[in-house]
Amino acid sequence: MGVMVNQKFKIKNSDATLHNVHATPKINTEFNFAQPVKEQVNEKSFDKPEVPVRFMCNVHAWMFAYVGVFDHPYFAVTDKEGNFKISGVPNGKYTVEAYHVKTHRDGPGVSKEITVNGDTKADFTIELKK
Ligand SMILES: [Cu+2]
Repeated sequence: MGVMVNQKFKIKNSDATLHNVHATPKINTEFNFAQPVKEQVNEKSFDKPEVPVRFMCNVHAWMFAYVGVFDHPYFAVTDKEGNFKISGVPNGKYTVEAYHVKTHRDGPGVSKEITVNGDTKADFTIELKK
């Protein structure tokens, strides 16, 4: 998911299993806490832009998440087909950057220069390494 700098977001344990929420940023402040109770909610934020911040669960090695922290509101997460939409972008020239967790764990992503003029389309190709 994506958040803005200093935007509060909620981390919720939806099941009755102990989980551990361990954010491992390189620029922001690391945090690491347990969520032993079902429906437990913790609120957090990051105070600097950083893409991506990796989250892991130290109890279950297969559980992880990535959070992009931005100093602007123009970001999106793709759907299952890889489609995305960023709304409300003023007309002008921009660099759009795309990340995939399998290839850009440590950033940077694939970037493209675009000119936004009303509805504008930008396609990316990201090749997964084996
Ligand atoms: Cu877990």
